[in-house]
Amino acid sequence: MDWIDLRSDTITLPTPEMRQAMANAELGDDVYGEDPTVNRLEALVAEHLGKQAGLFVPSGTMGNLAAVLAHCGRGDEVILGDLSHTFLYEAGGMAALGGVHPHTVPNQTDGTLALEDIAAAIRPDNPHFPISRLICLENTHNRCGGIPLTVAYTRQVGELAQRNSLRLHIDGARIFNAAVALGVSTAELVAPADSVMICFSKALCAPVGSMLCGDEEFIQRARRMRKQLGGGMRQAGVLAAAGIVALESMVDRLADDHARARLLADGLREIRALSLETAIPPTNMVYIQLTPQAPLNAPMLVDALAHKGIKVSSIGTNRMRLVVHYWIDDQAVEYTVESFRQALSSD
Ligand code: TLP
Repeated sequence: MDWIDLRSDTITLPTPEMRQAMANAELGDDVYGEDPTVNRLEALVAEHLGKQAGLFVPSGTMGNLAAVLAHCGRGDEVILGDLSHTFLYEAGGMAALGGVHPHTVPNQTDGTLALEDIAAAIRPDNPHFPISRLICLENTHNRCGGIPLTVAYTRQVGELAQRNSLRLHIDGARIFNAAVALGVSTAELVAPADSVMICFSKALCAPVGSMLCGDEEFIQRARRMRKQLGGGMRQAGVLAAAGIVALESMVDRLADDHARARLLADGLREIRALSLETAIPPTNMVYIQLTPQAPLNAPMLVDALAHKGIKVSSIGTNRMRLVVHYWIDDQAVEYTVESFRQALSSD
């Protein structure tokens, strides 16, 4: 069966162009700093993001963790959203491996952290408290609907961080979706941040890999952290080659995914048994809730859709996330809407 897989934009396989580039990549030992393809990708991304240097890492989770460990010592504190990926889905790495204390503040429905909440979370200098060291933002914000954080907001958080001698890290797993949706450059979006992590293996179709960027000194520290975490890869150019194709040819097309997410939302909106969390999906994610009148709960609906060749994720008993990506075309959107309609019709 040819599945329509809307669980995540992580499920895509590399494009033929990527496979070609991977097969032909010039390689060396990256732990010696001698893989020319990795070096090229690190330089390309750093330049694209307006940062001094980059560090190729196996995953977004490792990129975020290496960033936290390079910014913070044991007993230091990170201020981050209670719905952030780093807090919810990264296995508590900062606490488990770094002795770093996560201090959550509520994510607003638009994915931001209220400036007054951040300010209130910053600890005074007192031996009772951990030392506030870092603020983390997530752009786009996954659990808040794939919503992009604006340049103006990010600047405000950057200024707040600076005034309080804190560092700012951005989990930019989908920063390119944010830049395309807002019509701004990625560099502008991350300019206020001391570090940023971006992923090639989400919306951009590459099979593996993320990049951490920041100033030279920060990246040097993060490189040691990557080694400690076991993320020093050798001939990693086979992976970086796909990242180069991702960066050069897969960013502009993200607008197509966003348009199809809106199309999907337009179709689903007509189904009475469900409601959309965001009236118009801002990027490539559509979050829905089943109404109390729906004949199926979310796990049951996941099963019913699987029988029609569609994979979706449920979150709890009445919430679902659908993610549009390179492999989802107009026909897949139409078929998905029709399948939801059939599965939720109470006749
Ligand atoms: N997100 C995955 C799941 O883990 C939920 C997904 O399907 O969306 N930051 C953000 C904002 C993410 O969404 C993800 C992955 C990561 C970091 C972690 O990246 P990986 O999976 O490469 O470790």
